[in-house]
Amino acid sequence: MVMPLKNEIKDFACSQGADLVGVARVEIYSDYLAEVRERSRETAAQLEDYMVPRSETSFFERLSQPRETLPDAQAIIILGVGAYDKNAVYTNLWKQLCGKTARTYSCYPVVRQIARKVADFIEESGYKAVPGQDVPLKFVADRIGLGAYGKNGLLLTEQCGSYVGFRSVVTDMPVAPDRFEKMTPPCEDCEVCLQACPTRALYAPYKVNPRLCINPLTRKQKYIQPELRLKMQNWICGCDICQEVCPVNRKLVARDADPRSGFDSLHHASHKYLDNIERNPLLTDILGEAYPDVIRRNAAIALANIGKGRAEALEALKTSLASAKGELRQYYLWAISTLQDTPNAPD
Ligand code: B12
Ligand code: SF4
Ligand code: SF4
Repeated sequence: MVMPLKNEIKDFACSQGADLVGVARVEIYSDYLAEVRERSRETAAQLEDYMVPRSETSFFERLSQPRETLPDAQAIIILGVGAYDKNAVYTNLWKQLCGKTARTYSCYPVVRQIARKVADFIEESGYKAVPGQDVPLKFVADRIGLGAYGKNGLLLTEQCGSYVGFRSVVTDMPVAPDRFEKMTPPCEDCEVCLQACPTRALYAPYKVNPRLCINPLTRKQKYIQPELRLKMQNWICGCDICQEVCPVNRKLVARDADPRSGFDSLHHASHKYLDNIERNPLLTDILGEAYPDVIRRNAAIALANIGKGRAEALEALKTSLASAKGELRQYYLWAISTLQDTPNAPD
């Protein structure tokens, strides 16, 4: 076996479009697992609240032990792609009755592909390599200094702020770990993200309650309480509020539309719900049957939140009501009554 040098792997990853690359040693992350358990105790969150598939009953245990993914694993390569491009600079979305989608979704297909290619590159030399997100990505990246935790619970990086999608490649190739000089934790006395989180999902510095976070709320079928709906603003898939307010991200310069394969800055390519939907669509356009129920529900909630006094918002909801069946209909009725300021329709 001829082992490629660490720098060859890194150069290859960058040539494929990675903005961040770091190598960590494989360990058992018991501190991390203890933190997950404490978080779940404090918030009463179940696995499904973290958006973990029902079949994955040992999800966090698996993440904490990379050798469950690859028994002889020696190293973890962390790859990151920045997600702040010109189409991610939002202006006048409320005025135009547009919905908002999380910035990072645009880069997930890109970083996923890069991880696949890096794994293939390693396997060409006879070692095993498993691409995916089967490790606690932020925790591992923080350990090697690729970034530092912010109080918003996300990893902040010098190069891309927090707008970065990560992926890992777990390999049995013995690649030496990195130890980067960590950026100075920027938070100190700042708690802007905690104050800005509309649902109080950031219930303490560094801690997110997944039962209240708008990101999973917008992505699951699960019933959303009316009082939470009123706090979701115009987010129809994901939520970036705790990142938008962060001074670290305010310094970012938006990059040009990115030519790398799979990257489509106007759409969130290959996202489960957003495929073929424009990044920040007109809410009145996505209430119809052509769109997934989850997106239609979120569009109705968003219209209720930003469409007050706008005849076209109420009109669009009324027009599409006939095509909304079952639970979805209840959300439309609720949105209509909210805009009309009448008592809520029954839930
Ligand atoms: C479960 C999960 C969620 C859950 C829980 C979120 C959370 N913060 O834990 C939900 C569904 C709510 C979620 C939401 C989002 N997620 Co998410 N999520 C994950 C996933 C699958 C695991 C994260 C995890 O392990 N959570 C468990 C907690 C316990 O771990 P932790 O947050 O690392 O906890 C550490 C800190 O709290 C720290 N800590 C505790 N106290 C203190 C004190 C100090 C001083 C310090 C320094 C640290 C510290 O120690 C803990 C670990 O020991 C990862 C993918 C992966 N495989 O890693 C993506 C991931 C973390 N998500 C990501 C993203 C982008 C998001 C969203 C922004 C999506 C969106 N735009 O809507 C939101 C942001 C919400 C937020 N503010 O965190 C990115 C993060 C990129 C980044 N820059 O960090 C990841 C890495 C996915 C990816 N492939 O890139 N997510
Ligand atoms: S908003 Fe302030 S407290 Fe929150 S992550 Fe950014 S710097 Fe830290
Ligand atoms: S993503 Fe939105 S709801 Fe979730 S913690 Fe951040 S601000 Fe709060």
